[in-house]
Amino acid sequence: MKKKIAIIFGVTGQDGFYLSKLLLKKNYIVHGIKRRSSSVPTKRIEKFLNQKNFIVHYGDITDTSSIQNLISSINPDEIYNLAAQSHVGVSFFTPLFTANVNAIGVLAILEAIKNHKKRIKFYQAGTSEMFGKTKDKFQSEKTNFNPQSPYGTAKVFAHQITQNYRDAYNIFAANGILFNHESPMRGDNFVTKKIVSSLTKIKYGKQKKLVLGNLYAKRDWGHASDYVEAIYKILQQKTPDDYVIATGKDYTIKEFVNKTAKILNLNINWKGKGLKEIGIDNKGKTIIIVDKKYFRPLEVDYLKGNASKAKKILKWKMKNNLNDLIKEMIKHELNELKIN
Ligand code: NAP
Ligand code: F7E
Repeated sequence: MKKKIAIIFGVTGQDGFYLSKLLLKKNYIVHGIKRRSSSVPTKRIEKFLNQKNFIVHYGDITDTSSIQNLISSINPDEIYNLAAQSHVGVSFFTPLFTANVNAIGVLAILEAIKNHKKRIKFYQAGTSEMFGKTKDKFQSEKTNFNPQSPYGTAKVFAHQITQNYRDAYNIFAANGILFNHESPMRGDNFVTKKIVSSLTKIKYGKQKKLVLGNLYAKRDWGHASDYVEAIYKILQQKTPDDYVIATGKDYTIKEFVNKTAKILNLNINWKGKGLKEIGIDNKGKTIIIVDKKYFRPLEVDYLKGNASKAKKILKWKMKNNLNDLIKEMIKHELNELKIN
């Protein structure tokens, strides 16, 4: 049987790693698109680079000509757009750049798909940040969008333009609305990775303090390997549609800290309030402090998803719970620190 061909924009990121792994296992030919960078951007996908079904090209989704050339020369069956400036906090410092990549870049891909000779299936990486400030206890495909950042706002444009091209031009274009998903491959400046990495180093005397922002925001955290299974399934349906992917459980940042500390056998006593809140270890040493530099101009206070549509239609199932995820992330940090 002829092998399917996929393009992954954003192949060098966390989800790019897990999706590449999944598609290669399913015998796809995977074309990953990387940006030019002053340092080596392919650290996460290093182990795929010598496989004959894995081909990496230079490109950038803000460069229309590069997208058009790639799509017309590769002639893929499926395109997964994972490319984004994905940090919500950073989007307040780089709002125009974020909008260019996360919104206009998506439109450029859709235009190239519209003009391509063959029907291509398209996945757009949407996010729970599009719900933003919401009154719904659980957010589903029916929940209104009310984004609270340049990141979330740009992603709403991407979501709606994807629906628009689906309806106007009969393109197989589908949106995932994914809640936070984490893994050992997570970028260093996202809160779960920062907490796991810092507390592991603190436990083994290699770091003194963990500095955090808002401890009371609530997030619904899943495992990236489970979420790319859903991404894949979304493109294998007969008709394109939009799906929420989430665990349905939420925890505060402080609860995530406590869970990680418990697995590491670190005792933390909390004292104080607001910017003066601190975490103290058994010996009375302050190991966690709060700094306002990590607070955002606007915060999304809570997110908790209802993935019943994905469970029913995609038959999507999660394999990992939050404790499994934290344990795997700690194991990875210990390997990095060469501690066994
Ligand atoms: P990530 O680790 O930050 O990866 C983002 C990828 O996009 C990287 O490969 C990055 O390349 C690439 N990229 C950025 N700008 C680009 C451009 N102009 N042209 C081409 N590539 C570009 O993010 P992730 O966690 O894997 O998330 C994947 C996607 O899902 C993102 O769109 C994100 O917004 C969305 N999402 C993520 C979550 C989550 O919790 N992880 C939840 C919902 C939605 P470099 O390596 O060169 O930076
Ligand atoms: O923040 C709080 C912060 O940056 C989570 C992206 O993948 O998921 C991610 O966006 C929460 C926020 O992820 C620190 O204020 C406290 O309330 O890990 P985060 P995020 O903003 O939820 C969504 C679904 C995406 O789509 C995004 O691409 O943690 N927080 N202290 C902190 N956050 C960070 N980064 N660093 C801190 O020190």
